[in-house]
Amino acid sequence: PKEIFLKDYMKPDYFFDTVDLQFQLGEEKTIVTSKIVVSPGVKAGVSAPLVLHGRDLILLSIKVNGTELKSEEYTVNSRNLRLSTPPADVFNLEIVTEIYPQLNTSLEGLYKSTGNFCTQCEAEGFRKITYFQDRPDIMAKYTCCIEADKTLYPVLLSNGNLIEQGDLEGGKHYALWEDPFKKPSYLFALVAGQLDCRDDSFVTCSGRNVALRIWTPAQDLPKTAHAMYSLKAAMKWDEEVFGLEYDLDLFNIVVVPDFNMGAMENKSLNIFQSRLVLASPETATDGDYAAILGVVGHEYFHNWTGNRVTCRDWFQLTLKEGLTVFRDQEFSSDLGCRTVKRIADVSKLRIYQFPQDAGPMAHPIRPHSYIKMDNFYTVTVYEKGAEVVRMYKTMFGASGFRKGMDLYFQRHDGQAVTCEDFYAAMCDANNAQLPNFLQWYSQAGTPTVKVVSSYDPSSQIFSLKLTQEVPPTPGQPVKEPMFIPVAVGLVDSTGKDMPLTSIYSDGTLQTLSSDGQPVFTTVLQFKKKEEEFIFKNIPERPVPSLLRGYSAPVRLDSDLSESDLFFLLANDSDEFNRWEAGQVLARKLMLSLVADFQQQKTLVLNPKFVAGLRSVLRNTSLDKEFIAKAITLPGQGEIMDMMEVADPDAVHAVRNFIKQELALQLKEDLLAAVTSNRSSESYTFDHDSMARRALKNTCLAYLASLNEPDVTELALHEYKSATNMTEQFAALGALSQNPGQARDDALLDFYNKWQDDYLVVSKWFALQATSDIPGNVANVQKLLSHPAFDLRNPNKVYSLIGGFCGSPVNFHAKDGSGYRFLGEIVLQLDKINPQVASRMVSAFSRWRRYDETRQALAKAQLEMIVSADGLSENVYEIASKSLA
Ligand code: DPP
Ligand code: ZN
Repeated sequence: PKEIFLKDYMKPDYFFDTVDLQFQLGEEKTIVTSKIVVSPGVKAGVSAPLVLHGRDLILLSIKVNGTELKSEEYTVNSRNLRLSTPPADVFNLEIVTEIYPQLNTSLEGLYKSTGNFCTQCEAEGFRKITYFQDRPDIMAKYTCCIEADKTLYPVLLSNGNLIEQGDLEGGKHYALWEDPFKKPSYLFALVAGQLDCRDDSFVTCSGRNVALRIWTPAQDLPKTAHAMYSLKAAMKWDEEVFGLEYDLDLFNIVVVPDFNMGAMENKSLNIFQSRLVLASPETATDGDYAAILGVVGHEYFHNWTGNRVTCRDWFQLTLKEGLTVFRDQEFSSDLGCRTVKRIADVSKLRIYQFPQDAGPMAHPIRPHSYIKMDNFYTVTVYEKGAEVVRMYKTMFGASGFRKGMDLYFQRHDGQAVTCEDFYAAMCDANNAQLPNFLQWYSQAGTPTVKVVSSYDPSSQIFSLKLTQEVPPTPGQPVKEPMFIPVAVGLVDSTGKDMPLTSIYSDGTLQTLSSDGQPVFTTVLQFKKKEEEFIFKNIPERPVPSLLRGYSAPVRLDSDLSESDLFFLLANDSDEFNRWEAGQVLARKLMLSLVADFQQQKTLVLNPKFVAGLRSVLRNTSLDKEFIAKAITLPGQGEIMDMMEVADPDAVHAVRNFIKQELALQLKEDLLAAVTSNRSSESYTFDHDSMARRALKNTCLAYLASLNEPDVTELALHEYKSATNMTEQFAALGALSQNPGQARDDALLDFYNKWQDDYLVVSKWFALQATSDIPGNVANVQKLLSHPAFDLRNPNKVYSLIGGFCGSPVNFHAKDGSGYRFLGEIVLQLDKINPQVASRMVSAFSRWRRYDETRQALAKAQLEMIVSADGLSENVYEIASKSLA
């Protein structure tokens, strides 16, 4: 397999001005005719060869300026079609290919999902439709004519505006679509099938009336209301916050059950996997509702950040994804609760991205190389990328950030650009320089920031000494210092923020509060290996609140004492840091108990920790969802991540011990929280109601860990009386923590109730897959042959197999049964869908973190996989890099 490097990027020799596509969709085969107007680039006259990408295509004919090419004028192999001497002037290229969407299980290019045709072209799927320069810097205007049987495929959709439609002979019909905006091939989309739509409209700020349509099979239409609400909210938000207006008269969303990604931002024809559109209170949880809001927003926001301004090459993916994730995070924050959303996003970063950044697949948000681009749609490119965008806003403020965005669009609308272009727009709009900031784009690894504080009462000087360390990662043994914005406040002994007047560092004094207004949080610009920041006129020893709001994606290692942390948990005005103080305490506690467990000592829970959580639980002035987050322990993965040798059994035992001990000692408070937060009215998707449900469900899970008859009875009562999926599913989760009859009965009852709803059944798979009950691999193995399971459906695979790999005790079972299970499945999946297989094989990548027995078992599976015949490049890349 060939590795592709960022440093080898070259401008294309030929550009495409217009692309006219015609699809004759059939049951046996589909014929694609592509007519392209090609203009030679700067090398005109030199007559460079024109190399087109193509995979799994049958070439029927190729013409240049109307004349069929002779066989010596081109070569074709399994990857490319090469015209050796194309004309030196603008010319017409016409290519006819034959493809077999009904056999395409990879779900990239054109394929069928439950009888309907649909496409997925990002990153490199368009080359499975026709021969093309399938790269994002080839931007062209497209038309698309679709012909198909009228009865089987009454709805025919593509990008842009519908220009013409009509009937054809033989029971067929056609539709002609025209997209007035230039776009790269990855944004092309086509849908044909039996679909109904929810119809709505939105009037933009300049008065354009936009038709909004969400397409699904008729029976699912009632479940599209929340997605439609989300779309309209996103359109309005983007106008209000960024001044960005929608640019066509039609916006379509199509729902398909079989989809590799979550959703896709094709110009005016977004395609979504069902889970991220369909919701009703009875069948979807608050988490699902929130995900729909975020992802509908995300794909809509791509219309500007991704489509109008796109990426020069795939290495720049974070240019559109990091930025668009940041935008969807802000959107969800503005519509919900900012602190709670921030906590959720930071948790996601810690649980998924930190391990990636510390493992064999570590890569910068802009990777230097790849074998398969599909493997780089990662939490690093997306979530860490969003953190990097957030740092610009932290540095420049909301209005400075907006100025930067405005300049970015002013300069680059209609272009395919790079991360440097975004950086330059941000800096130029703010007349600023951010030395060492670009390192965030090129260096992998999570930096550690160490903070040592000191206070001198006689001079009233408080100082923070910061050092940074960026760890070595594959291919990058030595790192440069990065620009790290560290937001800081100083809290006095009464719990109030002290006014900050000036900071002295690096030989310069910076006066804060120029307009006479006191400053309570300031952002330190930390850009060297080591730097000291001095605060003057500090009348007493403060407790520093560091990295407020999580102002940079780093690991913080501070010298705050246990009592400082309890103090911040109770008092910090920065709510994020209140939560964070609790998490730091919990991580320390868990690590020390893990050590006790490994030395076979009796486990004892620090009473101060119990008291701290009790006062959070009883604090009626706090947001209920914040309380739910604050009493939730760090994940097992987070703790394993901090250990020399990860020990899943010890971490699991300790986490369970703490849970049960807290449940025992806080039982009265937990019971009160459950009974006082039951739903009284019908389901609403608003923050207060969700917060109530979150707190109730978190407390119920704690109680159920006691496995006592009264709490089982309670959980059963909550399960039976629930009027929405959020509470029903949480109660089922509570009941299924402990093996036994109650668990088996509840799981069976739930399945019987919901067997006709494949999305709810996927949740049922996921719940069982992630279970920590002993010996669960056998159960998961059995579920593979359950009639509702299907290896060809990515969502089901992610639920059952992905879910299983996320369960530390069973996936990492010491007898190797979990590893063997995954090894076999990966090879089966690879034959069906390499992208999905490759996501699954990633679960092996951190095998070196475990003890020798586990290492040997996991390594054996990886070796078996890399040596398998006919392995995809996707799986090969992950498996071989994991072994390297
Ligand atoms: N569809 C994926 C996303 O929106 C890739 N662009 O993130
Ligand atoms: Zn995206």
